[in-house]
Amino acid sequence: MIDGWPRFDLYVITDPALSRGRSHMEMARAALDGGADAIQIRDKSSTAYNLSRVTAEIQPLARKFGAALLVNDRVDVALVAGADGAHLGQIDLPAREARHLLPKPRLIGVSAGTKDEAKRAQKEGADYVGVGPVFRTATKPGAGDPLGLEVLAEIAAAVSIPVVAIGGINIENVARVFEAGASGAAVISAVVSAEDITAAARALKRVISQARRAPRPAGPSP
Ligand code: 3NM
Repeated sequence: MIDGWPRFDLYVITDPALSRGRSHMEMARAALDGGADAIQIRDKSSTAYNLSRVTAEIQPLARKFGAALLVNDRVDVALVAGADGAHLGQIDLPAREARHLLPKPRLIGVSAGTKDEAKRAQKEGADYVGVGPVFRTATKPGAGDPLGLEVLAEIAAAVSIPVVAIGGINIENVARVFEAGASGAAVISAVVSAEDITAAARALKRVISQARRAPRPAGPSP
């Protein structure tokens, strides 16, 4: 296994609904070229057949870049396609059961919007939690009101597994989620809706690298 793997610094989610017609492969390749550390294939309308083929095609590319490849919701697809893991929502398979199908070192991520959900995910063996929506986002209409940076910081302090912040993250605000204690930033529109996906990923990655080097403030900002 690659030293320090998995990294979640820049976690790009490929969603064809926001991609200006670009395929999962085109999105993934461009994002990896721009330095994405993890790619999640998210496609609520695709068949299992297509999703497994697309995932299997992208997996060797992700491996070449040393990036983790995850599938949204579908443990079965992740397994069949040889992906590195799956990302599960609160209504998907429980992490503990999913682990039987995806034993370590495969990755299981769980979405959490509260401290309790994050702690439960950790207890059930999740490798990381996706916490959001941190900021307002139009990408997931049912995501609820933004949690804000203070709640993000509280959740990050409550668990020892990596916290990947999600929801409305862009070049302007990405540094603040790392200051709040996140280990990664997951984005859809800021990267896959950009005209130049590689440039958008690269710009985010530059700011993330700076934020990661900066000393962390003692607590949430006033
Ligand atoms: N999950 P964008 S927010 C897929 O809060 C998703 O769990 C969220 O898209 C959550 O980067 C979200 O375009 C959408 O805001 C993220």
